[in-house]
Amino acid sequence: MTEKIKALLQEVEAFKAETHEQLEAFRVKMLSKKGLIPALFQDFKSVEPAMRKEIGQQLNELKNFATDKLNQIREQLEHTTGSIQNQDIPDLSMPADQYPLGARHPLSVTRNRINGIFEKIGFVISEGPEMEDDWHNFSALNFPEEHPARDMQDTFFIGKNPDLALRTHTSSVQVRVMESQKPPIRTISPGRVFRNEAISARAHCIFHQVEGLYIDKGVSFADMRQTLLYFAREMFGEKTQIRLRPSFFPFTEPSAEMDVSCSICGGPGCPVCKYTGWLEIMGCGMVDPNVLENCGIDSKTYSGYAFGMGIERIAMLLFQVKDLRMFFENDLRFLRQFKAAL
Ligand code: 2NM
Repeated sequence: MTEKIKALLQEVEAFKAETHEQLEAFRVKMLSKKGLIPALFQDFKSVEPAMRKEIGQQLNELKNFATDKLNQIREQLEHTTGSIQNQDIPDLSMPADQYPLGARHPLSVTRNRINGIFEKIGFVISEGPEMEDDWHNFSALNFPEEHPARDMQDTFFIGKNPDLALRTHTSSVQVRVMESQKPPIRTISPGRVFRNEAISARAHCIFHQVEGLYIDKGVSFADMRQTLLYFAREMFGEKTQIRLRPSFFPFTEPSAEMDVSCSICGGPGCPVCKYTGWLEIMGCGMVDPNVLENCGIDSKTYSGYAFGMGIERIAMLLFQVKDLRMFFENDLRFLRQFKAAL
């Protein structure tokens, strides 16, 4: 009996398993009802009384040893092979980690909205260089030779070259479009422009514009007015009214300034509209025939309208920003407030 117990102890001690199947087979062989260890307990009944205490102890030790050993191997297997099944499978129903969401710059939001409103009625976006020659920035646009805007005081020239400057408006892009494309032309030109001005709450030496241009046969001032009314209502709400006041630009004749009814107070007057009920948002007019001819378009066959607005000004009205310098400071406390805007 003692020999048998010793033999089994050695076998249990030497046992190794690499799979749960091997472990289970060994458990059945040793510890199941018909296994070798329970069989020894059966034999124990015939052990003579004098040996019972000692053999009984040995048997219990064998059984405990075998049970502990099997449990120990099972635990190890669960940490290695079993881990794929039990531990490392991700919980597929778990919500994803929060992805930190950035905010678009308010000027981008405003520009995108303006672009979208005009794209919906067939305008195509055009872009051009920020450094321009005198022709595209001034001469083609009917600026007289002695116009004050050409002055060093107003324009940033590049180096000592009098024919190379930072564009003062994106009309220069539209000159390039007119030079290279045949009417009908429907285009808007968003972009950065530069003027040598003192910086204040309402002006900056770098700012952003969207200019628009529509050229075809028989385009009228009334076409312009209706398009700009559509724009104003898409931008500031369907109840918005517009008014056009006579103005002057070298590149348009006649020219006008467009006001929209104040979207803050809706008419009666408030500090934003300075109690007038109106907000000036853009300049516009019929493209001067000289400009069309300068760009190779027959002004007897074609007519067109053009308009231009400052994105900063529109964004200030849209988001009620009091100081335009906020747009250039990149203060995260300011920029983070636009997370909800698209
Ligand atoms: C404005 C006001 C009025 C304008 C004119 C042109 C072009 F290239 F066709 F001549 N583009 N944009 C224009 C007209 C711009 O901004 C206040």
